Amino acid sequence: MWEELKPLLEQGDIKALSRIISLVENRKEGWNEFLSSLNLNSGAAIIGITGPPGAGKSTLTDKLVGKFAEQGKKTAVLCVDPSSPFKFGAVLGDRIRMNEWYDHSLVYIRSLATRGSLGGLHPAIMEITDILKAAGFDMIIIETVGVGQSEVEIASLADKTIVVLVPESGDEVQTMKAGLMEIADIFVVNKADRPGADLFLKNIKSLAHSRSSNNMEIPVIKTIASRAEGIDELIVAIADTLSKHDRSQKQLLLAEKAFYLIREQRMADITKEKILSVIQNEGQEINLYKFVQRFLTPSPGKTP
Ligand SMILES: Nc1nc2c(ncn2[C@@H]2O[C@H](COP(=O)(O)OP(=O)(O)O)[C@@H](O)[C@H]2O)c(=O)[nH]1
Ligand SMILES: [Mg+2]
Repeated sequence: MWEELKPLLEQGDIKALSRIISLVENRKEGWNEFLSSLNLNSGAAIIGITGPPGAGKSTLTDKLVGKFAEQGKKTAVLCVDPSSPFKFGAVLGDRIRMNEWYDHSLVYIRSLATRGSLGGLHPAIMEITDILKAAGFDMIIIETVGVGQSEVEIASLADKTIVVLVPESGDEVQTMKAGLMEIADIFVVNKADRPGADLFLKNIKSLAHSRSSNNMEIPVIKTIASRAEGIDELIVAIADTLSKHDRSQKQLLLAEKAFYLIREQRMADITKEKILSVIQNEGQEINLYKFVQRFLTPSPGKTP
């Protein structure tokens, strides 16, 4: 099965792509070997887009997809939104346009339900991103709501992260989780048509400047996503920040991703329920430290 799917994936076959994603999501036997066999050095860029609910992330994504497609770039969108798994088409016009992309050979869109931890990303999102790379996508956009853990996770997954804010979030920004502010490679101030936009923009600019280093100024882009204003500037900023993505940043990201995978696989056969049932079966006094040792010994032939 995997052997038949691989060449189809590499040819960009959308059906094979969707099938593979589902198989890997469900940890179908052989998934790990399959991923190991893929060429993942395609040079695809992973762009995270995060920010408060309703900030215009999907609208912005829709416009970016349009521009990238115009440039002939194969673009995939992964939408992780716990509040509403598919927010594309919050506006009717956008819905129509997003639907056009569905059939567009250059564009692939998939919405992922969050499972597990609240606000966390989809557990297989890293693997899905790599499958998209193998399928030859040039741009991979991941939209997540910036609440809870997800913004921290997106920063360790995406090459570059865009944080979308709106003038309405003025007061929030003061108290906003440091997380959201710290991960931005680009700030977008969307809904620039709203009252207070200029003052808000000024505040974000000074905040971005205070976070910038002398050789890396964090850009702040003003947009009205619903009218496609500021999108060209954003495209330029994205290209610019990607071009500055250096070797050491790539290594940091890789280490981060490896850490997640190693932790997942080392912990694969351990759950709290399982530990509890072992404790219940023992039915006597247990020395915690001695007990834990049993779970730390790698099972033979599994871990190096
Ligand atoms: N006034 C105004 N509304 C916008 C703008 N961008 C998006 N919206 C609207 O804001 C709402 C939320 O947008 P959406 O893209 O779904 O936000 P998301 O939750 O961040 O993905 C929708 O009704 C959009 O049409 C903008 O620049 N100005
Ligand atoms: Mg959305």
